[in-house]
Amino acid sequence: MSTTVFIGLGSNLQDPAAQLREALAALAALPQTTLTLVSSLYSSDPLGPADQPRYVNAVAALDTTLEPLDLLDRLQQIEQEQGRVRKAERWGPRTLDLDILLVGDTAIEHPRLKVPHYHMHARAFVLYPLAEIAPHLILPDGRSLQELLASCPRESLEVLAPAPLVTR
Ligand code: A4P
Ligand code: MG
Repeated sequence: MSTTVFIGLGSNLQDPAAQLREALAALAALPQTTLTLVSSLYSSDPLGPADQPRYVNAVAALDTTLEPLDLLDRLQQIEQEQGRVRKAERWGPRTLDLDILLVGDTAIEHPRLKVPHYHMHARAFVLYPLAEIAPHLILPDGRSLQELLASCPRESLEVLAPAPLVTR
């Protein structure tokens, strides 16, 4: 049976909007997976070190029968293919970051994978795009997305471009 998985995409280097479009095409091409929904592209000020460019973010929904750790491996492979260099600096600039936000209504506690993604509850650049494609979502802990949005100001977040059309 397939599971709905939400992926957070982010980039702030080397034409971020193009990085996100390329990543969405890679997600659409994953085996055992259908890319079902994509939010608009959003831009926002960097969270963390301020001496880095603004980010472009989006959220996508997949229906997949891949196991979560298998999916994580494949997402990290896509990050590598798009030139991601992992640096020691926390929250530093990157060409592509793919985070698994939610996997159905389950919580996962694994050394390599924590779901829901640990910071998603308070990040405008995750919650607003997510609400665009899944406004009625309830998190595994019972909190509604609308409830989280109510305590998360938009701040610098703005829509940059409409949802890209992605075809297999
Ligand atoms: N990992 C555990 N759980 C997950 C999960 N649910 N999804 C592990 C993906 N990975 C997960 O990831 C480090 C390890 O987390 C992985 O090896 C995986 O096993 P990473 O991508 O190498 O680390 P990171 O992304 O540099 O760290 P972190 O803390 O995830 O960074 P964030 O929180 O993603 O922050 N500002 C704006 N406006 N927009 C942004 O997108 N992003 C960041 C990066 C900073 N500021 C930003 C943005
Ligand atoms: Mg990450």
